[in-house]
Amino acid sequence: EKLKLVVEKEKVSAETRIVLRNVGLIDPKNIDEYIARDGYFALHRVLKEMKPNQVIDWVKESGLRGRGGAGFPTGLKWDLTAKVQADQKYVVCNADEGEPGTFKDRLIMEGDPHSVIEAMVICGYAVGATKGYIYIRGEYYGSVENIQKAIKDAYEYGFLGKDIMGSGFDFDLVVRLGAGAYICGEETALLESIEGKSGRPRLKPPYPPTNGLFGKPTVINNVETFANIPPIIQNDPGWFKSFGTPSSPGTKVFSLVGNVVRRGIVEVPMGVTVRDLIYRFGGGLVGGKQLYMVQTGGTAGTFVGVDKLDVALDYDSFKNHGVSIGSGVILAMSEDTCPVDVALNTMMFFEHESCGKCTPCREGTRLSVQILERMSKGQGKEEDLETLRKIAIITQEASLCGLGQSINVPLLSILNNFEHDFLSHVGVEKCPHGVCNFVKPQ
Ligand code: L3W
Ligand code: SF4
Repeated sequence: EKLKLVVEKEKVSAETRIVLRNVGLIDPKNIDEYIARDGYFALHRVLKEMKPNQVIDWVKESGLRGRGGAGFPTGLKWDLTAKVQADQKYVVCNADEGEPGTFKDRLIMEGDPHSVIEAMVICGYAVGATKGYIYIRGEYYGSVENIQKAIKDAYEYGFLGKDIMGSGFDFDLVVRLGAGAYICGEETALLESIEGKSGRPRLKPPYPPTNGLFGKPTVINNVETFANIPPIIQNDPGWFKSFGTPSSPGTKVFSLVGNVVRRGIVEVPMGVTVRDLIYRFGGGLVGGKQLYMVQTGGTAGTFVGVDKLDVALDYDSFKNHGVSIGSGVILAMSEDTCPVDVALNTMMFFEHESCGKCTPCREGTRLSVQILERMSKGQGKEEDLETLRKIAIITQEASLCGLGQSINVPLLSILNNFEHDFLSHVGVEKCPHGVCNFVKPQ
């Protein structure tokens, strides 16, 4: 009831806080403050009143979808894991937040670490797993510190370990740290890394629910996905579905970055428009500049122009309108930004982070950087656009993992939505945006 009131109150103001319900309101290092705001109530309910399959039914019914970017139904993932018979199963939290511009998981872990821990224990009970791993980006010192303290306290209070709350259910949780590789946020590379191997993706299928960590059935979910679980259990699936859109219920935590006045994190219902995020929550552009381009969803997301500002963002907005929600980045770029420069930076990122396992991704990213570098120096040719499009499609079709497979999304969206900018770099004296600052070769 208390949570309902808090959410309702915040609904009429600016944000709708479900995931961030405790952030900024409690001392994250004090477990009693989490408990005082109904923390571990959902775990108690699950262990005392619900059968494992009932928990899965609630998560399915809520319509919660994976918040890492792909939006896979969470309840289905849990169900697939629950249905496999095995001597050992695992729950893994993907906290290797590496998407440029994204820092929502960091805020959740730093501000409300117990919400993630509570959700992982609930998940373990639902699918029959007794061990969990939180794989945290190594540079996230604050997250590591707060999660480790929370795990220690949860053990002391009997929310982790043997016979949790006298239920007979056991669950252990440990932390593993990433070491700065973006690819380790890809779920199978992350599992390899936990296993002590080099963090390189595996071929899918089989998927982790059947063949995951150490070859055992494994649920792997993003931090934000887990943080939604306790409120869903505390209230009910219908309550959760009253937020957001029919295909993507609930809220989304967005990272507002770039040329906006108020950079930071906001949590709002799914279905919010890019316009609202930039102007209502972000306060518009610094210096009253005109908005020219927005990157939505992260580096693997879409580059769109001002004609897409009123698209409602959810997990169908890419399919329906070519605007991706991804992990929730909204990078606003003013009229002083050059799309050629941005495309070059994006592809340099992918070139650097490609693990090199498969040729199309390794070489495709390298080649596109070469072409874009040439264009930004005023040495581009008109046919370069077609070559870049071909690279994008080949890399998508022939790559092993999500990194290579999704390069086409940013590359094609920027080429298609800003084609005139790329063409205007061919055979002119200087970058039309005054950014690349190239000199036309004689
Ligand atoms: C069982 C099937 N499971 C799919 C599972 C799969 C995975 C999930 C999504 O991520 C996104 C992209 C970027 N049986 C299944 C199945 N699954 N079919 O569903 O799978 P998939 O392959 O669609 O996507 P993915 O490769 O896991 C790609 C985003 O990730 N991204 C970066 C995100 C960064 C962050 C961050 O920094 N916090 O989240 C980069 O590509 O948006 O949409 O679990 O196993 N038949
Ligand atoms: Fe590595 Fe790229 Fe292949 Fe993924 S697509 S396995 S990142 S080379």
